[in-house]
Amino acid sequence: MKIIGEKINGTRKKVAEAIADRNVEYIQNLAVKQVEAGSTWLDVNAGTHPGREPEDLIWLIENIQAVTDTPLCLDSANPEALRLAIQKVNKTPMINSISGEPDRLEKILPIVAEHGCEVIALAMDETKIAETYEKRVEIIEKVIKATRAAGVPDEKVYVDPLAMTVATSNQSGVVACETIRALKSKYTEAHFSIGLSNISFGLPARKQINRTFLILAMQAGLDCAILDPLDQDLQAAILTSELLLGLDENCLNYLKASRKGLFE
Ligand code: THG
Repeated sequence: MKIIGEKINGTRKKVAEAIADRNVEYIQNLAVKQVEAGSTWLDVNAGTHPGREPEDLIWLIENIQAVTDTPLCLDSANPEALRLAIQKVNKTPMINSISGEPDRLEKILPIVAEHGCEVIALAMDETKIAETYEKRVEIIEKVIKATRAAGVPDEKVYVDPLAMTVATSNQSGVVACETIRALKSKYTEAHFSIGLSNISFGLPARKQINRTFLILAMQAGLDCAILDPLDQDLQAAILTSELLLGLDENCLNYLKASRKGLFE
């Protein structure tokens, strides 16, 4: 399971404040902690101020890179911000994200192809988010046609089936898992990723929902997620799921984590 650390996200109140106040220490601490907790990428989202986004994103990138060389996952729908930000990264970043929206395919996919990035592909298009897995599968088929045509190999594509909150649609967990299952057998080289914490928006005891959903999605074939790597119970659930799904050879990772006291 690959982890994309979720915490440097300007839609979170404290991060928005840190960006506005140019609080370098707060951001660097989030970066270092998430790397120490095993993140393969750090998601970097500068929030929702369109005018300020490029500048804020670059400020984040430069300060994060001063304390870690873990690659970044640039989380923006703004092609201009991505184009400027990519000039500043030390390592090839993951791009979050493209989708079936023609505008994103036209403007963001070329950046991905040019720089050889990994890319998250959202199972949505310009119409409202599909409620059936069949429709989400159709959208991803179209997106993968486009990534292939652009020369992006399937192993660099991280399909995001969309984990919408179950608070407003009780089928959304099931739809996400069915989308993964259907696409996994067809695109064997592609990866599958979700924004885990979305699933629990608006409900109490969110960590419990996030943790249980991750286990279900891993059974469906999820191999990556944007999540809170500092949540130890979640890390324990990942290791235990990998053990039980036959993904942990000789139980090595499980035993190592046990010796470190993760399950106490
Ligand atoms: N797919 C893709 N990218 C994404 C999302 C996605 N980027 C943004 C978002 N969704 C994923 N990131 C977050 C980050 C934080 C939270 C939710 C989604 C969040 N955090 C709570 C907080 O800050 O207090 C804590 C959550 C918890 O209790 O676990 O809500 O879907 N490609």
